[in-house]
Amino acid sequence: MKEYEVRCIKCGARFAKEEVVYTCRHCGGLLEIKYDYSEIDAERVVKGAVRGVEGKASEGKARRGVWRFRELLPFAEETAPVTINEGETPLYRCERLAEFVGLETGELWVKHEGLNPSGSFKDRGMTVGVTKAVELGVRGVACASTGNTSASLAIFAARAGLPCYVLLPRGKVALGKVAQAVIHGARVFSLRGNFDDALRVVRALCEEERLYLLNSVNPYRLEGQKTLAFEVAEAFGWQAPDRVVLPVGNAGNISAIFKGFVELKRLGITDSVPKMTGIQAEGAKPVVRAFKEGRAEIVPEEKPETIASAIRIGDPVNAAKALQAIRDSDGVAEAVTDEEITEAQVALARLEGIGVEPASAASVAGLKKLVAEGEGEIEEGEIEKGERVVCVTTGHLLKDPERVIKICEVPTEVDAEVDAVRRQLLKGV
Ligand code: AN7
Repeated sequence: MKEYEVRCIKCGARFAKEEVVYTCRHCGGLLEIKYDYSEIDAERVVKGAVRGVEGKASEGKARRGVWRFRELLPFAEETAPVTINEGETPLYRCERLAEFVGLETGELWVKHEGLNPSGSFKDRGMTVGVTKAVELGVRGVACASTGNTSASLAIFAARAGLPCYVLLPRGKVALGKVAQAVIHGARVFSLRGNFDDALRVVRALCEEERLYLLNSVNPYRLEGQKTLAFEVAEAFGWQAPDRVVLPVGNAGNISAIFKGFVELKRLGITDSVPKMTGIQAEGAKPVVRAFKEGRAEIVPEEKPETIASAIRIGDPVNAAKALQAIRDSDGVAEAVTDEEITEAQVALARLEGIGVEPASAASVAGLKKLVAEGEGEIEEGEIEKGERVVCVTTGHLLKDPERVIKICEVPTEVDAEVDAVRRQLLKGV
């Protein structure tokens, strides 16, 4: 069995790996999985990343996607993962988008997490989280969600044959995500409240009813999500980029990706960590506020509001980890308006052929804003134009088709005649 500890980031208390625990029983702090890094063979991490070196998929030992990085995951070598072939998403070089955001060197890359099987990055976390759920022998899994977490969990629960319970804020979740949760068999509740209310309720329910909580407060989720860092570093010949930009909601992903980069550096595989750059919407920006005011903790926002429904979160549970990641990496947090998000969403779609949901476009919108702020003399935290930058687009366009129809020109209705179509076609050409 691989040695690791579940440790409180605040007071250092340790918990056994057989224990079901999400936050520290002593001080309420967030938990983290800690390995004995002196025991981990860096050579094996790099070699293991080469697909298929050990075992076959049929034996449950597949080394693909997230599971290529078993050396840095909290499982024994023989553990059979609950998997839907998550991870190994494309990393696109985006020169036209670089021009759009004002990065003169063109060193802009987009890691499209929307191309995970369920359409979002959540699959990386769920494959690890649900594999742990099976190992623990829990009687069911549960989450609160702005949509993507529930869609992903419903799929993995179906694969594992586990009952799944989902709490969604009523009327606030994009249709594609609700469709996924219901068809994959989750019991879905539409809560009269917002996401933060849903998380509060499901956390209490999980404690009392012995259901396994799979929101990103669960440290095993973050172990899966950190593998994005490994894939990015690998793509650059085991070098970290200068900066990683991503949307921040519950603040799990930015914390996870930072942990991934820190582990690579600690093992001597890379020699730097990227500046972690978190982007929130103007109407839901507790992390940005805390960052700019130099506070270690956030002040929750009562009524978060943005068209980017995935990140409409006022009380992010992982804020403490995220703020530390941003500060320790010399990164920055910034907020963007709904208009800037929409502009970036269209730019990604039309300049690069990358279809994303609004929350994901926040990364590109934020980068553009930071580059503009850096015009002239570059100040601390602002983007230097020579940097190699990776934007993470977290969710797929088809998650939220209703909004696309609202922001784009609607299809032109025509008679089924060649001339009729031609007349329309040539209009304005
Ligand atoms: C597309 O599904 O919180 O900062 O309940 O769906 O790790 O929370 C979704 C979050 C970014 C923010 N982009 O990530 C949920 C949920 C997309 C998302 C985020 C989410 P975190």
